[in-house]
Amino acid sequence: MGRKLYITGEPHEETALLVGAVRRGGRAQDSLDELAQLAETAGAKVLGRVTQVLQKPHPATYLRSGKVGEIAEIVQEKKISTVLFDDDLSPNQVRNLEKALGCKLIDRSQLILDIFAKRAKTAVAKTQVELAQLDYLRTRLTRQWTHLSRQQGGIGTRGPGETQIETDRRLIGQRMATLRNRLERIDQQRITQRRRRAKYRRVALVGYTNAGKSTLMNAMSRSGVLAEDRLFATLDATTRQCVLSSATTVLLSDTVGFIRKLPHKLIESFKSTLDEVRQSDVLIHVVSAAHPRFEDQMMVVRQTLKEIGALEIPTLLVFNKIDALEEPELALPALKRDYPEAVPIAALRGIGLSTLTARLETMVKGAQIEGAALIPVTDGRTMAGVRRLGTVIGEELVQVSNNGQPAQEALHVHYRIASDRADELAHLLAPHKGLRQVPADRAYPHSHQ
Ligand SMILES: Nc1nc2c(ncn2[C@@H]2O[C@H](COP(=O)(O)OP(=O)(O)OP(=O)(O)O)[C@@H](O)[C@H]2O)c(=O)[nH]1
Ligand SMILES: [Mg+2]
Repeated sequence: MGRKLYITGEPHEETALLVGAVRRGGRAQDSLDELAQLAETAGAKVLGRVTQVLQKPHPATYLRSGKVGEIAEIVQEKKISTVLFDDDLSPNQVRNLEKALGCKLIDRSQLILDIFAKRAKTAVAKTQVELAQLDYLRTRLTRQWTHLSRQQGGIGTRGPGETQIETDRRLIGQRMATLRNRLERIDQQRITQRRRRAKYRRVALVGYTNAGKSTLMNAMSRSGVLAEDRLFATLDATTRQCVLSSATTVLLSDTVGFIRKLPHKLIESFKSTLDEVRQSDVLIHVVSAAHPRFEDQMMVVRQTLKEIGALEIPTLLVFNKIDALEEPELALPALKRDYPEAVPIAALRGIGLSTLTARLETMVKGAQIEGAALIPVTDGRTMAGVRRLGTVIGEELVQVSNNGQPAQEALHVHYRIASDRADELAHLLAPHKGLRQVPADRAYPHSHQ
């Protein structure tokens, strides 16, 4: 069913016209530049651009009617097959505009979803994208989507007295539940995997799409991750070991890139991929310093990190592509002045990587990690040791047992500790490793009598 929901067709079949509205004082061209890149990534050929300054969108057609007429003429003249809209439209606006323009109309969210759908290779990415597409579709169900129930058709697919739309909605809901279950199972597997790798600190590469995350991943870990000059080359998280020095090895993850107005549904569905980011000890924020709007892109990345609850993670700012700066003699000093903490690099040419590695090692060592341990109440020395090495953030009195020994009282301690002291702590806690918490109802076998 996923395939049938693809919105654009095969590469180079489509001719596109880009349309954007600008608030007064806004910069339509920048936004449309990115839309053009998205269009090309989706396989469409861009034949023109139209913008209109708008204070407020028109409820029926988004743009004013004069502009709609103008666009209709261009569509005819240039044989445009698809009008790509830079903003998100209501189902009603889509219907009215398609009627007025006589061609297919796709908004920005739909276009991004379509690119994700085409680029998804692994089962996880495919499942995540299909979920986001269905969610998008469900909120935009109108009569035009009646094909869904016909396709699945037959006895039993239609409930008593349901309209076509209700049936579609129900079928979509069922499919979404299946996909959610599948993702939950995958999440469980990933949690187990992560536990197995727990002895290494985790570092994730984040950044705007096309900033050079995968290129940096390859340079740092000598792995063959796909890096390409197109948007959303990476959709799935890849994790590799990366040796920073003889003393420090980390796990480095490459993840999906962010973009302005990334559909919220997509962020939600990509939860398992983005978990990789959330669960990291340190983030490397890769910025393409050669992009004319790199500061806007940095804001988008910070906003997205906030949305997924990863803004608090210590982050190393990296300015990539310094080999491609337009006026390096001006731009480099300006970057250093405005962002003294950032590391300038050119991942593609291996410039600046040793500084980056050294800075990362310092951060990883200083990074705080959280953990929990069981310590018998009688062992005050170990408890004092935990307090000396780190910070206790919570403790609870529980019953524990060691291999069938009688239950005893212990503290279940949650602590925070600098990661370079974690080994020392592990050593201190080693004698109590065999302790297991006893469920409260079994700790006092006589309490029911
Ligand atoms: N000039 C220059 N180009 C670079 C550099 N690093 C990466 N690139 C190019 O930038 C483009 C995007 O690189 P990727 O590594 O695929 O970017 P990404 O951040 O992984 O992108 P997505 O996976 O799409 O989010 C590729 O064409 C790279 O060759 C650099 O240091 N200098
Ligand atoms: Mg990538």
